[in-house]
Amino acid sequence: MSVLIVLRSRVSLAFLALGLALILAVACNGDDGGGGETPVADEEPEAVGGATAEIQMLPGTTFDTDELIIGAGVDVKITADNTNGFHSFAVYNSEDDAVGGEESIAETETCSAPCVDSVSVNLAAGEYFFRCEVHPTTMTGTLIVQ
Ligand SMILES: [Cu+2]
Repeated sequence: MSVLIVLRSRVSLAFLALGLALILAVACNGDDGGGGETPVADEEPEAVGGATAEIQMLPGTTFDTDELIIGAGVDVKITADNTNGFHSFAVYNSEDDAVGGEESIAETETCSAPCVDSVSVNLAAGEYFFRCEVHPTTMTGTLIVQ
């Protein structure tokens, strides 16, 4: 009789210990999960400084300027505001690159007015070339980065 009682109490102690171990394991996992969700990870750096520029496509198949000036070495958001016609805005390292079929540095979608799109660039000082891909010989200009 007494042997059975001892055995039973040992078995229930073992279950108790197992239960405690499980609870601890779950609690620890919960802590780890919580620790991984730091609010810092959610904060995406927006364009610091918030430099912006704008160019417009006007009636007459023309940009509102053939010289656009932006800052060097900073993120600049260039907004292309198409007020008339079917146009895009594309930036190239040079006119030679554009004419030679090199890839643009950045370009908007081609869209039918009224539509607004933008590109973000971060360029070293210098002179770059921009154009509308629909009118690549008539709608062109110089992007001056300084
Ligand atoms: Cu155009």
